[in-house]
Amino acid sequence: MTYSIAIGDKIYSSWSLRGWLLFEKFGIPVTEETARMYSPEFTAMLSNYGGGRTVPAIRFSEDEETVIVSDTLAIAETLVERHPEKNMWPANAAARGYARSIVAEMHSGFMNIRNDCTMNLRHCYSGFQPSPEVQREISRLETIWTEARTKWGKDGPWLFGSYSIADAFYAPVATRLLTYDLPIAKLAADYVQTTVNDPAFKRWRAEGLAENYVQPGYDLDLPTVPWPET
Ligand SMILES: N[C@@H](CCC(=O)N[C@@H](CS)C(=O)NCC(=O)O)C(=O)O
Repeated sequence: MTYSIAIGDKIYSSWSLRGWLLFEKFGIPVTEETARMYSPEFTAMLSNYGGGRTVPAIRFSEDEETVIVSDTLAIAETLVERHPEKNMWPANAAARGYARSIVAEMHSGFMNIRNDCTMNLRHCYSGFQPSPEVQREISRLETIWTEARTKWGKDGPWLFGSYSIADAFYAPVATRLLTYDLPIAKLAADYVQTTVNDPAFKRWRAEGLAENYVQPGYDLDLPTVPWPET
């Protein structure tokens, strides 16, 4: 069972990070293909993944057919179906229901944070002023994370204790709380630290920095402070 995954720039592509973490954190081997987003090479790469417009997308063979799955949520469900032994959702039914709900909410929501605070793993900004809409979404994040951590997260550092699909989906937004210096309560701040100190995430970011590329239009004209090394 050999998977390939198409991803974009590691510094900027939040959905690529989610898709990649699904393989990396659950120990599912995958071959990465990457291209600079918005370049002709990016379009050429995706032509081998069904011709969609976005990353991540995956490809594998089954019954002598090529299977292509694009969209992170579809990729997650495909991996759950094919690797039941990996327990990618929480085991407890109530936790699992909540995990599915918040993954769907991340997939279709948090538009203000996503638009105003694009993922950028190169900088930590100082002086970013979140809009009232962004502040409302931060408050929603705190509610979600607090509920998951206090009800089901006692046995480990992740939202439901052990790592689940929900942690992969919330990883990029956790980085934004750090990089835009957004005001958050202790539980959320601890979860952000868990996310950015995870070895898989650190590897992703190091590989992104090594790409040494600045996507035009992604940087804000704000002072920056060093990434907190731990
Ligand atoms: N709903 C999609 C969103 C994927 C997405 O928007 N990916 C961005 C990169 S983070 C992309 O490929 N952008 C390239 C473009 O829009 O041309 C998913 O869940 O995978």
